Amino acid sequence: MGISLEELQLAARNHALPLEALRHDVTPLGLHYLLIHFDIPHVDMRTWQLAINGLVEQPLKLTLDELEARPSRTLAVTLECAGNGRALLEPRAPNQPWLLEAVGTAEWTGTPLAPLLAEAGAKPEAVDVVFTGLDRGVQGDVEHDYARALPLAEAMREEVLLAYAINGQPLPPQHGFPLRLVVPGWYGMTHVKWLRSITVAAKSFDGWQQTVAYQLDANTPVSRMLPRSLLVPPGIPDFLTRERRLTAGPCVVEGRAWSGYGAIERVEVSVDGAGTWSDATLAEPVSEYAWRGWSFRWDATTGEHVVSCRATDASGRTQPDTGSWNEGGYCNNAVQRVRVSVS
Ligand SMILES: Nc1nc2c(c(=O)[nH]1)N[C@H]1C(S)=C(S)[C@@H](COP(=O)(O)O)O[C@H]1N2
Ligand SMILES: [Mo]
Repeated sequence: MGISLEELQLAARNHALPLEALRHDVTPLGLHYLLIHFDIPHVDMRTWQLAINGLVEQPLKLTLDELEARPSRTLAVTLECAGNGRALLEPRAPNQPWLLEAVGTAEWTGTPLAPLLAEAGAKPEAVDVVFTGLDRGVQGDVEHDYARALPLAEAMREEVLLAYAINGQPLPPQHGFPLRLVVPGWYGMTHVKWLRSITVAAKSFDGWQQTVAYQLDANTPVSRMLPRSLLVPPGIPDFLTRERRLTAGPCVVEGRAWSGYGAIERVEVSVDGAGTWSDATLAEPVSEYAWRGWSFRWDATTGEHVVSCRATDASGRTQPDTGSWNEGGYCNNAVQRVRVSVS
């Protein structure tokens, strides 16, 4: 199945992580993947405020200065798009055609959300907390502001941040300036950028990005990241095909692994493309909410190889050989396969 010019248009706007950048614990700014559904809003900081409203005792309006004056926390968080792996599924609906690299790890600085919700006084009958961005567009023939919700208990988790900085810099426009939500462990669509309001609601949110998009089936919304590992392709690439050329002899295959369901406990590597797996050596995780490095010593022998890696997390979830199909092309965490020609 080919890629249409419309998909190419999306792919050119929304870039992925070059796999060699997996070598960095924290992804340098500009190499982190991007996903922007509509247009990047142009924000007038003379008038921008964050509104906290809905089912609260005391609605709040906060300027960026006021948010920055609150207690701050910096967390290294791995973010992955729920559509990562989509282009490897067939058939698929036209959408951002990610291969495997829609991931990055950043150090996000912001103020924790829970104390702000407590200050506003979210009422006990609250069900969802709705996060709305400044961006508006049409998807599935429905015009809407980009908005996503979290159940109140998830929104109150201590690691949920309203972030105004990335890797020690103010948020750049493409990552959500002036303020974005960061929800460690959840797929990217949850981390609403260009935040303008947070609304506490008495019933489940039924916005388009919540109930039409990001569903595996009628009863299964996409939420936390399934385990995945990726490797830095060894050797040097062919320009067009990206296939690898490697000199025979000992080399180190390295990569990263992450999961939103618990710590990564095991990474295995296969160099025969035939399902013979050996354990890789794990490094310390970059943080509780970020990927974990791993490495594997390979004595590369002359010939054609397929190099793969497979992660297992503390919940016992592991990566499948082939992804399971769903209409939106979400959560395809099938193992990566890299062709390497050794001579
Ligand atoms: N307001 C808004 N927030 C958004 C999006 C968007 O289009 N608009 N895209 C979401 C999706 S699908 C992903 S994967 C992440 C990507 O974040 P990044 O571009 O900073 O990597 O942002 C999420 N937040
Ligand atoms: Mo995404």
